[in-house]
Amino acid sequence: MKVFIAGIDGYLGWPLAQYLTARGHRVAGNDMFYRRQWVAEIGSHSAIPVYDLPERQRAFRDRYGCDLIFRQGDLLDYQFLKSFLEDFQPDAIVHLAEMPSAPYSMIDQAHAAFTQHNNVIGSLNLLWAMKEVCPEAHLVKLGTMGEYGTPNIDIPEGFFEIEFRGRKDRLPFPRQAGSFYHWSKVHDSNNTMFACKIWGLKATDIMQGVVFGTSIDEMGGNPRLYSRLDFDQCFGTAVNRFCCQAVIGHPLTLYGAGGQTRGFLPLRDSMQCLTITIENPPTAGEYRVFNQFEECYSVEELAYMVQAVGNEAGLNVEVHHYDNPRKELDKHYFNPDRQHLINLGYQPTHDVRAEMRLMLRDLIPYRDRIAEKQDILIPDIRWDGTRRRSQMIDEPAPSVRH
Ligand code: USQ
Repeated sequence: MKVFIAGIDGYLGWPLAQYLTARGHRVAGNDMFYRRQWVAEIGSHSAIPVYDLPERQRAFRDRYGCDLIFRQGDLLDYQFLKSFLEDFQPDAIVHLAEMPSAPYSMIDQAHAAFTQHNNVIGSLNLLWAMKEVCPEAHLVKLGTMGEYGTPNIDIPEGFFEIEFRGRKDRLPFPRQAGSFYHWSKVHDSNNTMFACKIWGLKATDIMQGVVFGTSIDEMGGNPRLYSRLDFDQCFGTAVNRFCCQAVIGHPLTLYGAGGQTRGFLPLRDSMQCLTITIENPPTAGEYRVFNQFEECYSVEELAYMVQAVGNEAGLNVEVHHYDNPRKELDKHYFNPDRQHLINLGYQPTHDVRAEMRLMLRDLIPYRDRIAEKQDILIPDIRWDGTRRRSQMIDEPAPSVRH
């Protein structure tokens, strides 16, 4: 199949281009390199060095024996987008070209407005471009499990049957997002569902959990092919941050009680799921929702797993609680379904510790690069729009320290 990846230089886009090419698909993609700029703006860099795009393309050709079709440009540039799609005529479009960080979207008015404009209008442009250029293509839209929030009932995949005042219907499950970023994904979901209904487009909206991992087997252990791996407070996700903290002897930063429970999945599972989705498109006019995660864990469970794996590897890993800079429940019910992907053949990794071992192996050579930026490991972006560094809340007070 011909697959267009919007956001091909990112954490997921770059490995997906490789995973699909290794399976015989033809890949093209765009990027504006914003992710590289945002991480620099936060004062950080990727733990694993990220090569520039021409170097990535050379490494890609060496490994896979074909060219990666790339054009620099933005989904907000509608003419650019339309002409790229006209030239490539994709069978599937994977939309990974959004600003993906909850804390970044909560910094201030400008960052909240940027996030929603970039994400919502970029996605809207993509829907219009598909309608005008390739209405038969399948949109695989990256949403987030965070659209649902943490309701006190089970979470179905997008829709549920409801009875109200004696009548029944199948309706979208309520969304209760927890950041302006997560709300941007809700707005995208509504627009995508509507475009399928009125124009007959086909789309799969992926409610993906928190991804972790440094590499996939297809990269053959070649660091030029590795993905970026962020560990700052905005673009570093929980397990990725914990592994980077572990290799430099920084305490793992559990926010609040650590009972926040989410669906998590290794990078390799994310690639497997996206590929299964692409290879099994919906019918014209169908809008379907897949919940995409390997298993649900609390962040505390994951921190203690990283500690165990790190200690086995000879690291001395401590776990500490910090006052939570976010507004979220840190103890709650969480029970989402993820049956659609399993029905299509998804085989969850089920060995999170093995994945963490690989991550530590990949990260240890870059200890110094991480240590260089360790000042930015404690979060200071708060959900009320202020900045204040979180304090460790489980350290004995100085007077009782022995
Ligand atoms: N957390 C900690 N310590 C840390 C970092 C995070 O305790 O050092 C906690 C957070 O408070 C939160 C949980 O871990 O409760 C997850 O945080 P995260 O930063 O790993 O992930 P999140 O902000 O939810 O966002 C990430 C991706 C986003 C994606 C989302 C999927 O950045 O693009 O949409 O995961 S989900 O969480 O399922 O909505």
